[in-house]
Amino acid sequence: MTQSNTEPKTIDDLLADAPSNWGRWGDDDEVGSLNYLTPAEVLRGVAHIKTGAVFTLQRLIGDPKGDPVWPGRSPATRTMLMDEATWDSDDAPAFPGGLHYADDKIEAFLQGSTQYDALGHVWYGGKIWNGYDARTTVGGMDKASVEPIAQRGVVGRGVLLDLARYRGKDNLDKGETFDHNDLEACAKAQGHTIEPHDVLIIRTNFLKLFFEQGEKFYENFNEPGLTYSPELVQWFHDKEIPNLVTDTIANETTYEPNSGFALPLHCALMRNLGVTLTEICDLEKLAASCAEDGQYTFLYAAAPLKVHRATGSPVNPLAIK
Ligand code: UVW
Repeated sequence: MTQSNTEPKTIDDLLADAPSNWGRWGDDDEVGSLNYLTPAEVLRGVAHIKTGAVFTLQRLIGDPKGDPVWPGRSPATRTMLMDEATWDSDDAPAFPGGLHYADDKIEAFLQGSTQYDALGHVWYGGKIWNGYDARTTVGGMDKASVEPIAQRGVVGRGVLLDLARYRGKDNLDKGETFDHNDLEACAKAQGHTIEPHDVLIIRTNFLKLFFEQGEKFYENFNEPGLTYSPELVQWFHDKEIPNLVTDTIANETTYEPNSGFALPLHCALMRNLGVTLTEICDLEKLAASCAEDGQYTFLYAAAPLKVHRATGSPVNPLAIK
């Protein structure tokens, strides 16, 4: 990629005139656009429960077929600490009544499976969400950690936007992009609209390639997804979208094709607008159901784990139709 003098050299340049919600919900806000999800929005979501069918959207942690993670992170490891073999040993604990039990632990990246990003997870220019100093991340997130999101929970009307199906593909391809116009067109083809305050759940089925290709999947890593434009960011702002949920590792095309910058939407949506990001979901069963009954709207409910000062944490979101 070549750059002329007028082309942005940094994300600061790219987003110099981008909209911001800093201060909108007070100087001490740490949950951003989740403030749009009022009790009325919970009831709007509940109105879309028609059959009571429940779908869990988390990927399996410790999947025998592998756990897809962002390059540089490693999948969780689970270690068995106590099991029936523990009691083969003479110095095994003896509990009154003969109780035995199993115990295990995991060592995991908090962003290493289906997860909520804390609003302070990604930044540029020395400031995180709401203008907090990026030094507040040192040694743990003193501001905009995942904990306030976990304390609050996320409930509202969810809409599945099945981009793969809309484009007539099993899965979107490496680096394939789409924008808000495609989301609107996809919704229209599915028979509904995208309303203000909807939780957007976008299916690409890109991680199918992880399971088919193994390590080759990471060569020239460049996920498909939404890609930055000023119009797209303005659309999220105008629609007051609280939460963007996808089945890719990082929710947007990894490298924005014009600037080559990595993950500028994390910056424009999460850092500046306070849109929460939920990543690495498994949308396959939900998508099959939506294709079968034509109902793409439902109650969405999720709460990441309450982890003090964390940059993100695992979650098993629910879609209830
Ligand atoms: C990065 O922020 C690098 O990735 P993710 O949002 O997928 O955790």
